[in-house]
Amino acid sequence: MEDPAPIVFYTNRNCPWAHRAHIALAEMGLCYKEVHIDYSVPRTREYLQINPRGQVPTLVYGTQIIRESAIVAQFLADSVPSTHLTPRTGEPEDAVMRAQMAYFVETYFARVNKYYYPAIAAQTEVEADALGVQFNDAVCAEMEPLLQDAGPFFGGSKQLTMAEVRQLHTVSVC
Ligand SMILES: N[C@@H](CCC(=O)N[C@@H](CS)C(=O)NCC(=O)O)C(=O)O
Repeated sequence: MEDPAPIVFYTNRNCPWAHRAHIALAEMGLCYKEVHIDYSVPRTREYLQINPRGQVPTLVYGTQIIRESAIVAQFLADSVPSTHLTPRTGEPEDAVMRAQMAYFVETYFARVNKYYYPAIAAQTEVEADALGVQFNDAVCAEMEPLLQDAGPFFGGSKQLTMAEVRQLHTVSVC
């Protein structure tokens, strides 16, 4: 079997989006070189060539550059055969699981996340508390029904799934 391509991972451990890729790399036990990017200062010309948006995370896989956290996480899952992170296999049950996970993530960003950043940016405790209540209510109304069979992980999986990989970034900064 061919050696896997060397992986260089440009990241910042404070970035919740980058956590998606960190979690996928850890779940899959992949070896990689980590390069810290300080996004509090202007990005270097070299980094902007790797990622013209200047954002983290970015994954360099051999000679290929993969950008955007969700795409990086899915790419990693798809790049290794038989991972538990539900790669595209062509099997109908995997396709259904992927669709359900995608809907779960979409629901969070469409219905819940809108309360999250305003709560962080709230100027008063009263405002923050009110947004916190709205956030919790939205979780109960929108997310809980999609987690009926979660135990311990999405869809009854015994291991972390891509649903958690793509959601944990928010939990991790709560
Ligand atoms: N949609 C991007 C968002 C990544 C993102 O916003 N990263 C932030 C750090 S958490 C960043 O690099 N900010 C620096 C900048 O935008 O200049 C992804 O999911 O990868």
